[in-house]
Amino acid sequence: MAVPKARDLKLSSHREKVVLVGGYRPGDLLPGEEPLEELERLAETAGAQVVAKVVQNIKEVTPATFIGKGKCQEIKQLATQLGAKCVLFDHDLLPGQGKNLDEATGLKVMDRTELILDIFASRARSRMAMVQVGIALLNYRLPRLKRLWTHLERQEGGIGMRGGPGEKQMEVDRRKIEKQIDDLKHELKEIEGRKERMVRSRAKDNYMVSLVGYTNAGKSTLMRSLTGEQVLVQDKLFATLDTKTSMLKLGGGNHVLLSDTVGFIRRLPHHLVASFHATLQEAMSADLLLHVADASSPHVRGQMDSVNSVLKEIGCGKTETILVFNKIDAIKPEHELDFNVLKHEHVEAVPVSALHGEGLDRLRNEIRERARDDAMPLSISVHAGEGKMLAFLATHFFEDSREMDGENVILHGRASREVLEKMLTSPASVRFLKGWPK
Ligand SMILES: Nc1nc2c(ncn2[C@@H]2O[C@H](COP(=O)(O)OP(=O)(O)OP(=O)(O)O)[C@@H](O)[C@H]2O)c(=O)[nH]1
Ligand SMILES: [Mg+2]
Repeated sequence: MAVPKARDLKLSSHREKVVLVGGYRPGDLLPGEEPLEELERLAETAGAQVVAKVVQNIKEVTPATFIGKGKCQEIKQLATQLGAKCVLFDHDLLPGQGKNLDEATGLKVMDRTELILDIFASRARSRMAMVQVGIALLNYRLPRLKRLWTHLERQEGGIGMRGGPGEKQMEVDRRKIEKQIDDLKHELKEIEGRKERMVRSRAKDNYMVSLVGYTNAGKSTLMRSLTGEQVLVQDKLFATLDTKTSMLKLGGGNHVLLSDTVGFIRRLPHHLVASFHATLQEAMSADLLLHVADASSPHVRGQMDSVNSVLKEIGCGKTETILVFNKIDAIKPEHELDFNVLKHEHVEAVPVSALHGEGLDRLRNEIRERARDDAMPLSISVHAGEGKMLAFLATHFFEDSREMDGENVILHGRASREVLEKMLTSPASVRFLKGWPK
């Protein structure tokens, strides 16, 4: 089944010139948020070249064109002067608004959701990511077919397009897209089923830890520093689209599984949250979340709030979490006071520099403590002659104390699911004195 490809995207890959536009009502921006700052990062990530930014404070949205008619003309002139053919809006436009803006400016108009979808589509590598993005893209396009046709008409000189874009042709296209969405959803269901079974079988034996956080917070860098796994790290938004899981050794032989996931963003398009359930599966079934926040960003509070609300939305609002303040090496002197206040408000958070390795020992200890708390309290007796089993337990059992009872070693402590499984299936005889596993 074909999925929409990067070449179907609106932005051309070679540094297309764009004008950014934001029309903000009071309260639209977060305290301290620079207008268009994040949109600019998104535009750069998509490979565009920002040649101008237009910001308008509005009392309310103009229903037909979002911003006022006069502003549309101003944008049109500015873009023509600077040689830009595309305008990026920092808002989600209604299908009709997009069409009207196309007409009013004579330019290619994209909204925030479309831009994010563009980025996701060009970065998707695995079949799962491609299918997920494909569904989101088609769902976005469906109510905008009319506008799409106008685009094509203009590109082709307005005549001779498969007999003209009459309502009938549009209806045929609509059915085609609906069928495509159905097929892709069917395929995604199969992929999701496989993925769920895989995650579930891993979760049975292992304590699962998942990295979550705002895009570019340093999740993949932390994954690299903690596990040595060579995951992709980039100073771009949405560098990671696929999840990757690896073993995290915690010292003393204990380990957990750590997963890197897709980054979140403020006002994450709803189509994407809905489509990305398979990718978020790791986070959804994790025993512990590491919420990585970029402490060097002046917008760290707003970013943390956004992440928390997405977590709630996907049903992880109550999962046990360690808050990690990353990039402490990059905090500017003028933000130090703010950061100290933030640390004071979250005394349980772990400050780290994933890049330079600072604070990672404390983080490992915290994870170990949580994994230990999750493990089952047990007292066991093993014959002193069971050398192999005792060696295994020496590194895998969370041991509090031990004593000898004749020829037996008595261990008091906690056993993870993996260790329990090993003890129950091993031919070596282990007697359970306290905390009999169910
Ligand atoms: N100064 C500094 N930079 C860091 C640190 N951790 C990560 N970075 C940088 O931040 C940028 C983003 O890092 P990634 O690890 O790709 O971030 P991510 O959270 O995985 O991002 P997405 O996958 O896009 O959501 C890269 O340029 C990293 O080098 C840190 O502790 N200090
Ligand atoms: Mg990443």
